Amino acid sequence: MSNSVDVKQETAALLDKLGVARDAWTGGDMVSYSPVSGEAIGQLKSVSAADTNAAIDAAHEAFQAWRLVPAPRRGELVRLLGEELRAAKADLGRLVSIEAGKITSEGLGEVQEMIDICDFAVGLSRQLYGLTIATERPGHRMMETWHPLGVVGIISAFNFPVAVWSWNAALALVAGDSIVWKPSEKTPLTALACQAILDKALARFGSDAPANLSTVLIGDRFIGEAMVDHPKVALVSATGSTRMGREVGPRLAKRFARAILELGGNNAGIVCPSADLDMALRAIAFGAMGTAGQRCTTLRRLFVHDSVYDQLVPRLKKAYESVSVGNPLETSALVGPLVDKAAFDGMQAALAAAKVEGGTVTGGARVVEAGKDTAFYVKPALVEMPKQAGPVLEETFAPILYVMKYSDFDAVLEEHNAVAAGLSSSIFTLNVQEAERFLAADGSDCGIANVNIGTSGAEIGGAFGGEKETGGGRESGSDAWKAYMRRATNTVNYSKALPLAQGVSFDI
Ligand code: UN1
Repeated sequence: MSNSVDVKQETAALLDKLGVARDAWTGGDMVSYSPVSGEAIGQLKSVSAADTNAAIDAAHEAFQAWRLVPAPRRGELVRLLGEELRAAKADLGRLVSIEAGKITSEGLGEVQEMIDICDFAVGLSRQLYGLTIATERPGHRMMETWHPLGVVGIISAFNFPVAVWSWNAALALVAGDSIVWKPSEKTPLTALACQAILDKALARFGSDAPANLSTVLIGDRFIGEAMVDHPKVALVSATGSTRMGREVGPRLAKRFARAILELGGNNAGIVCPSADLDMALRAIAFGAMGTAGQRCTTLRRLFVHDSVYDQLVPRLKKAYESVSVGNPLETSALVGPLVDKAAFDGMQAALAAAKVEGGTVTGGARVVEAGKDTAFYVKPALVEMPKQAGPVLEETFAPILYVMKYSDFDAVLEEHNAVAAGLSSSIFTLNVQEAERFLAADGSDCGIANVNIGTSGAEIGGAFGGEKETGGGRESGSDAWKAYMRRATNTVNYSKALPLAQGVSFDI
């Protein structure tokens, strides 16, 4: 194709423009591939275990200085980061499309999510409030103070290669922490770009930001292991598979370090008899097919009431058959590539297993883009299942939507909650009793429960995360910042006596 994008050349131009030094991504041992074409786009140098430990020690020194900078001043750094991200939005969004395979609007949307969390964190830098608490003792005052925590280790996944870093980085920086980041091995170039953008903000900020406040460590899992085991890393925020979380969680617990775990999801939607089916159709299509099914919030299970099944599901199947799949750099297709061959193989294995359980599959076949047989594009799959069994109970990181019929609301709530993960969920209904029940204590057991919107695409203002095997961590908005700080309860005696609490007497 004469007018086709030269992915390698464009990557180089973007990295230059974003301020990433050439020697950081050429001539190294770790290869980054673009899922768009399957070709190698960077050779990065991976760090050694000794480099990693030294970087953590340096980050700890940075923390000791940064914690003394007033929080609103720390907010100024994040404000500048937001400004730099605004300026870099088109380039960084495009690089996300190249390295993670996202369609243009989702690549840009991810950078917008970074800008949003920066704005949120700037406001937060003047709102790191503690309570004043009534004491039982006369002449005393009790209060709580939030202090910076330490070095924050960030482990992120390929599917949100830049936004998840920013959720953690923006909060950690205003909280007074330093950060050390191990990006996914599949998306290291976007990580270098984020660091370069932060470096621009740091250069404008001035000398009260210490060196080594933020470090990107390129390499494989041993970096994550070093972070998890290093006594100077106070918190590890890890996004990835439940399998990864099972290793990270206990190791952190062993040394009593904090964890924010953002693991798998197996998110479901329920379509009730009163649902606005046009709206549900659009929400389901974006939730299940958007980002080629590679969000942790992707809609993977759909329960449809039998009274509306025959109105909704044939329309949904049509949407699956007609959805555009293609190169996100050259077309306006809605579905880009899977990240790699392993993702494609995993999808095919899940579809085969679904057939064994009696599933009927629409879509799911590979789409070979002209001249790009090293890339893995696929038609999203809709699978009608007689029951929730086999692969339906697992998260397969690909665009597969399992559709099931239901007739009883209590029973469907039980089925909804009968999976190991507990990230996101939604109900489509105009019936207030069903909607409120879904949100109630005996409703959805997920960290995110929505009414008449899909499972994915959360805004940064709310706390983001989920229960059960999703890991229980919360990032982003609301009071998620508290995980990045330590709380001290302070009792001050301004009286001339020493009354003891609980009426205890101890007179010497
Ligand atoms: C993820 O897939 O790891 O709610 C994060 C969403 C996005 C974040 C997804 N705001 O879909």
